[in-house]
This record gives sequence, structure tokens and C-alpha cells, in this order.
Amino acid sequence: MAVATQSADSKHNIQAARQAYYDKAAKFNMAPLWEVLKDLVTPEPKTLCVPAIWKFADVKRLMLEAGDVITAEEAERRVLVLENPGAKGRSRITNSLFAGIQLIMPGEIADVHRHVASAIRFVLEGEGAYTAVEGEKTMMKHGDFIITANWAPHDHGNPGTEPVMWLDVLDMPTINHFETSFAEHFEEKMQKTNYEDGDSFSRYAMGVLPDGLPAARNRSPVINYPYAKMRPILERLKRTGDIDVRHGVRVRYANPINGGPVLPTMGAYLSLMPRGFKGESYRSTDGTIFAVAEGAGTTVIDGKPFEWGVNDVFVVPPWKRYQHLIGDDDAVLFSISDRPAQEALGIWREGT
Ligand code: GTQ
Ligand code: FE2
Repeated sequence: MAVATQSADSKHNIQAARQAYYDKAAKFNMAPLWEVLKDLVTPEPKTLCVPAIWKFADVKRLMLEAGDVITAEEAERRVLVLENPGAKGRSRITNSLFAGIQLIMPGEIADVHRHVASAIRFVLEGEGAYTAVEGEKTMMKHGDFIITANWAPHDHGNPGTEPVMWLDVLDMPTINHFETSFAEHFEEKMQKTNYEDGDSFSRYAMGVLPDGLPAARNRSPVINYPYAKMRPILERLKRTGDIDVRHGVRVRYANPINGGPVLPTMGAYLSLMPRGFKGESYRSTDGTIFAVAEGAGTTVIDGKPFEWGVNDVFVVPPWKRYQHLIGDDDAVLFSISDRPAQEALGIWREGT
């Protein structure tokens, strides 16, 4: 008898028999794959995460209020997590990455610590703060891209007169997925710094390398890729017409030792889109976080327009189509994702 012609009664019997079997298997820590196979092997990427934007006016107001309710010392890091609205309470902006906005007030320090999770910072507003990473103290300016690799000691401080805010992106959802998190504090509050501001950039990112440096390293030795150094490169590429139809004039932040990504788990880009640019539709499997360095525009994500301006942060979940549309002024977008991790695993894809 075909299943379609079975009576309601016999269907009920089949269900009951299956359930009894599942209950029996469960006692031995086994379960039927056929009940869950469709959720495990989806024909296309499936995500809880949704497209979202954080407007800097809201972020700034709330961050400055945080300065009233908690000191940097009490908080350890005074950060508001950018929670993806589809994954509230799970401290992530995409399934693999954490993002937050950090504020450090004049006179404050954030003590030295280290952890397995790697971090990147993209500086939004304010000047006069520094971050110290592995013995190099670097001043933070708008648009600077700063990396803190896995297990690198780091502390922040603001000896200046203005509040300083930046975007933090860390791979802790990835690290915690593997359940490989370690972290530790140091006795001292601040690192002893042996290297002056800009040391690692001069040492490694000028087309020469210290002689004898090992040629293999899966993370960049450069602590800060300053905006002041990156921005003229984009301008030069724009003049010579090196414009991608989807991404505009785009550079990839690279590890100068091997040309690879800055970190094994996170990769970043800086893109200039000329005024009037109408990007073609694009999608890729790496959910991507964007921060606006300059200008204004609209990104249509999964059919919905998101209007952005300077220092806004927005996210495109994996495999959602997006398209950038630029208004009357050139715009510069920073972006970061887990693409290097996906590429290392051979699972990264892109499409239109
Ligand atoms: O600045 O060291 O947003 O350890 C989250 C964890 C920032 C930091 C975050 C961190 C930090
Ligand atoms: Fe940290």
C-alpha cells in the first residue's frame, strides 16, 4: 500500500512506532539523521543573522552615557556589543564574529591582557588615545586599522583630552565554536613598550624586510595600517581607473611577509567608491561588517535599502545579495569578515 493512500489511523500508527523507536535509540545517545538531514545539509547557506545598521549618532550618545555608569577599570573594556537582531544575547554580529564599540575617556587606561581571540580595531572618532600591542604603542586616528593577533598582549590608554571611540571586531564566536579560549591578565597595568609609534609599519610594510626574517607567518607583523597611509593609495588607484564594478577601488590589507590575510581568521579591505558609483549586485559566503570612513551612500541588502554616513556600522549576512549606491561625494568603506578562515577550509564562494 502506498503511503499516500494510507488511512489516518495507519499513519498515526507509523508515527507512534517511529517515536517509540526514537525514544529507544535516545537511551543509547543515538538519533535518526533522517529527521534533521534537511536542516544540516541545506542547499544554500542558512543564517539566523539579518542585515542591520548601527547609526553613529545613536552609538555615540549611548557610549558617552556608558561613561557615566561604569568606569573603564570596572568594565575592563567599556564596550557595547553590536548584537545582530537575529541573534540577540549571543554576542555576535555574524555567526563567526563579535563586534563592539569601545570608548576610552581622557585619563583612562584599559589594563594589559591577552587572549586566544584575535582582535582588530577600526578607529571612529576622537584623537589622543593609544593602543599598545606586543611592545609597540600606536596612536589611534580616524580610519586607522589596528590588529591584535591571537595571544598578543594589549592595553589601551587615553592621555589626551577627548573621548576616543573605535570599532572592535574579534573572532571569539569562532574560537568558542572550537572551545579553545584561554585568557590571562598581567601583574602590571600597562606594557613596557620597546617600539615607538609606527615601528612595525616602517619595519615590515615599506617593501623591505629585516634580513633573515622567517618567510612563513600566518599573521601580519604590522600593528597599525594608518588611514593617512592608505587613503592616498585609493586616490591613486581611482585616478588610474582600477575600479571593480561591485566593490569600487578596493585594497586588501595584507601580511607583508607572504601577501596573505592580516589574520588567519579575519580579513579586511578598504574601498573607495567614487561619487555616483552604482555597484553591481554581489554576494559571498562570508558575512561582512562594514564601517564608513568617509562620505555617504545606500547599500541595498537583500532588497532593503540601508542609508549610511560617516562612522556608521552595518552588516551583510552570508550569501545575502548587496549593492552599494553612492551619492554626490566619494565614499570610503572599511570591511571585515571571516573570509580567510573560509578560504583556508576551501569553502568560500562568491556570486552575483
Ligand atoms: O580591547 O581588549 O571589544 O578583550 C572585547 C574583548 C575589546 C579589548 C572587546 C577585548 C577587547
Ligand atoms: Fe582584549
